[in-house]
Amino acid sequence: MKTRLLIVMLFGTLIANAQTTHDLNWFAGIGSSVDLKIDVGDTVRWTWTDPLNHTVTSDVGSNETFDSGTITGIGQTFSWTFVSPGMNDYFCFIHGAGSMSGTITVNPTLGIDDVALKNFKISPNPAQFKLQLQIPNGISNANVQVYDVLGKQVYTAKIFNIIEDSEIDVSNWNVGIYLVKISSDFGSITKRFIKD
Ligand SMILES: [Cu+2]
Repeated sequence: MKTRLLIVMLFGTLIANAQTTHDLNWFAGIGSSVDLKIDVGDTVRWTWTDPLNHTVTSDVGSNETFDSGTITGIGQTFSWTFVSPGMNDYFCFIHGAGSMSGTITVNPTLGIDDVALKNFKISPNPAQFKLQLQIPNGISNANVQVYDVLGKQVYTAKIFNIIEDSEIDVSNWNVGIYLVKISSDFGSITKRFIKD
């Protein structure tokens, strides 16, 4: 079997955030077309701009399932990072779809090697000490980035030459949800990861 080589170079944690965060205002009467088109891995942040109770709740049939619960107060926010392509209808459970609703359309960013990208796997999940990355053949010059739920990048590595399974030491990371993004010249794919 051909010797496979993986060279990982760490850039530290201060590199600019490659994800996009999209802002929406959220108030009673905003209407039923609070729509956005975004890319996989992007975050949508709803900001309460009136003093009433509201939720941001995915509707039946939405590709991803999310629910802010009841939040009250001008300036309060709810954020959700979308990790798979598809349509996400949502509404305010308190005021109803006629007063407050929309659709977040998540475009696939996968390109000609999307099959390879889709074979990107992480394990175990949840992980306590080491997170294994299974980086598929056919991807070169890939970047691996990990973000916390607030969209802050906590890890990045550039992979020049593929492939062998790699691992990230997560033993000192805070418990919680993270997003692991691998990107190449052809697209990107994001996986959700839970640190135990
Ligand atoms: Cu509402």
